[in-house]
Amino acid sequence: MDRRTFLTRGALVTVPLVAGCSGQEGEDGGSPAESPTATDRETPTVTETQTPTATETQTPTATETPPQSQSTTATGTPTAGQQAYPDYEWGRLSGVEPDPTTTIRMANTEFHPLIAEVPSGTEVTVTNEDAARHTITVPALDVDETVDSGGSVSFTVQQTGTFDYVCTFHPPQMLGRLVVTAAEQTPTTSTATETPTETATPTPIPDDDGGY
Ligand SMILES: [Cu+2]
Repeated sequence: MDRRTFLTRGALVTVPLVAGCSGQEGEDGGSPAESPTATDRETPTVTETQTPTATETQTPTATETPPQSQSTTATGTPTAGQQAYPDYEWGRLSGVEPDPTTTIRMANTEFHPLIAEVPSGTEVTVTNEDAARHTITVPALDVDETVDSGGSVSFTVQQTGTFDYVCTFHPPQMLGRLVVTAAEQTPTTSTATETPTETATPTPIPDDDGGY
């Protein structure tokens, strides 16, 4: 306002100076509105979504079946012979090693060996070397034979197991055990089934550049 008043006044008074003043006027009027509207707003909408779905499932199905252990002499539970003749001295059998033989002798009012071991299907012969008569009585095998002095009896056992027997004439000491093992060893093949199912599925989602 102050400047405009001065110019008006100058134009009126000094005409020749108008030209010179015009530049000044033009400069005044042409005020360039310098508004640097810098819309350089940098808004990088970078949405980086990385979802690596790596599902590594390892399932090794290793099923190893160990070979079945041979059923050993069960001393905990009484055998059929012990149950049928509980008054006999069954403790005489403990700690005695089985003797692999098919011949059982009756001598001095005892069975020899105390424990005989034979494969199944094998004929077992019992001989009496005493002057007195004896019996070979095996409750589990339905064997009950009287053996005269110098005589013998034979029988074949097909089933496996531990069979305790007595001489019914001479309790409580005349007893014995027959262990019948499997005729042929059938080794139980170990079934080792190893199935490693490895499922590796890595699914990485690529970068989503949402900028302009
Ligand atoms: Cu006897």
